[in-house]
Amino acid sequence: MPAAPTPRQLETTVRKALDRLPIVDLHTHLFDPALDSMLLWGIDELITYHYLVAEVFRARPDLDYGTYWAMKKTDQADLIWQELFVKRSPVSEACRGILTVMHALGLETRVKDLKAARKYFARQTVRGYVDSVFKIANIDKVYMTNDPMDPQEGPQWLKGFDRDPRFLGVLRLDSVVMGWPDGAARLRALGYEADDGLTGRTFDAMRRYLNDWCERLAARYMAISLPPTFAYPDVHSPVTELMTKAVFPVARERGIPVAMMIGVKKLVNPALRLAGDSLGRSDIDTVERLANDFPDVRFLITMLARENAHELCIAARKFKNIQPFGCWWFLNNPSLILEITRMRFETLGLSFVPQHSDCRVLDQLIYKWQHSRALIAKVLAEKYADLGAAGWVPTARDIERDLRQLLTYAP
Ligand code: RAT
Ligand code: ZN
Repeated sequence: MPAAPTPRQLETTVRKALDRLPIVDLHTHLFDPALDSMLLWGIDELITYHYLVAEVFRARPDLDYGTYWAMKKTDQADLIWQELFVKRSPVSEACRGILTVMHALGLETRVKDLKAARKYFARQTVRGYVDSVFKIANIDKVYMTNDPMDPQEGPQWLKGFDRDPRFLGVLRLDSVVMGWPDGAARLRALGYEADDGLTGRTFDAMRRYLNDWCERLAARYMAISLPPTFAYPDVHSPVTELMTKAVFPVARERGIPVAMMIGVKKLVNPALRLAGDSLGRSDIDTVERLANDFPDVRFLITMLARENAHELCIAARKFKNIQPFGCWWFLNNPSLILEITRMRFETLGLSFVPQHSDCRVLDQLIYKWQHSRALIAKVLAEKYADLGAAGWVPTARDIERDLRQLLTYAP
């Protein structure tokens, strides 16, 4: 009998299999290239990613927010490069990500400025670059975040365009559900006669809006980000009422899941704009009650607080209609990804989606997946090594099957 592979050999085997697997990325903020300037890419977008905006103010507390926002994007990127990559070692995960991307593209990383990188990007075309990034990152498909109420995005969908089949539609609900009755006015502007109050007419209008736009986007699921205070039942909360009386029924009828990303505190520091959100611990009881009361609705759930990660695993053990996904945003750091991924394998076997990228800039696919692949492979190999100690050694086919189940999830 051949000797059981060592943990190190297992890690190499899993890593190679994972590198070969074209991944389906369950949540991004990327757009079909036909949506033109909405798809962000290139060095200046990468470096002004909101994670790095937050970090530059750590390095330069004297810097005035208004002064930063008044700068041109290229000047903002130059400033961030100087502060976080030249004057200091770029050890944070967001900084490391930039270096991973540059390195993968063959760009020098220990440079004093961004001239060479800008020259490289000036030579790319959007379509060609999308192909290169998908190839380097080995991505099969990405789910977008589509908001029909976004003044730039909505009209383009109404006009119609030739879709790139690699970019899948997702109906994002925040702009219609959060901050009610703002959503009522937005619904009316799109021709759906909603009242400001939560009347029968409002729920009807909302359901029509959801159905029409799921259709138009060919939406594979609907999604919303929710604050830690989100509670169910709560008859006084328009968010809870709209979710339970309009969103869930439509999801049920259409047979598509609802993704709830729970735990974000929006704009605790408004001066930081997109970088100004924080997090809070959420109520797992709410998730359990929803899963119990809506057994025929499939919930894709990710939670932002580390403290909720274990509770979410246990809730998913109790309710087959809960699918935990990704290490979201502030949890998307190696130390926490390792911890959460181990916990999920141990409690849920293979029945979860270990990661999504949350990319806002196309090129980020390269680093987010390179870093995540390494961590997932490490943890899965550890688990296989434990099985090996009990005489159960995975075959190459087992490994490929398991990885496919984990990372090509189709809702
Ligand atoms: O991860 C992010 O970039 C956040 O800004 C949010 O977009 C979050 O992921 C969300 O989808 O609300
Ligand atoms: Zn997101």
